[in-house]
Amino acid sequence: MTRAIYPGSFDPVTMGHLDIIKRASKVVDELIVSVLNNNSKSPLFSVENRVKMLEEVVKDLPNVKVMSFEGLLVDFAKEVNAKVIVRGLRAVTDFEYELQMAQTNTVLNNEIDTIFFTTSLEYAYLSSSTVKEAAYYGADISKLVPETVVNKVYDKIKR
Ligand code: COD
Repeated sequence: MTRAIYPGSFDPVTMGHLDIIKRASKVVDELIVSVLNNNSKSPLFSVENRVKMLEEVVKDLPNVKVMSFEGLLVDFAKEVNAKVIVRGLRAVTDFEYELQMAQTNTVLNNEIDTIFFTTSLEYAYLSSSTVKEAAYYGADISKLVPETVVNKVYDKIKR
């Protein structure tokens, strides 16, 4: 059985993330969306809220579950017995960071491999940061994040 983890900040989950989750869930037996609990990054949403938002959007995908983790990704992978890390690649700018992270993770634990999904063209421009900035200036973000997430972003930003 292939158990994979899809780690990230997901602050908040976007349509780009969801697209990778759906596509990855078709090629692995079990996918654990893994939300980094890292206070030093001062995220907009708490880790509990990010996990809840993700749980809502993956509720119809039976082989996908959501967990949070702290510390090193490779340690979490070991803890949940996952040998594969899933990541998304949008543009050349992602490549350098992703390559460095994948290689570091393999050096830290040589049983772990990273597989990359290229972004779908319609979401190539999309990131959690652009969503937050667009919402901050009052733009319509309904095409950028899942329906259940839209108002949560506006509410959080208003505060
Ligand atoms: N289309 C396709 N893919 C996308 C899109 C999109 N529109 N948007 C985002 N993605 C991909 C990203 O490229 C990434 O692969 C993934 O989705 C998650 O993205 P983010 O931005 O939510 O998450 P990141 O990149 O901030 O996550 C970083 C980690 C939390 C994975 C990383 O910091 C980590 O592993 N931290 C723990 C400490 C550790 O082990 N560090 C590494 C070794 S030192």
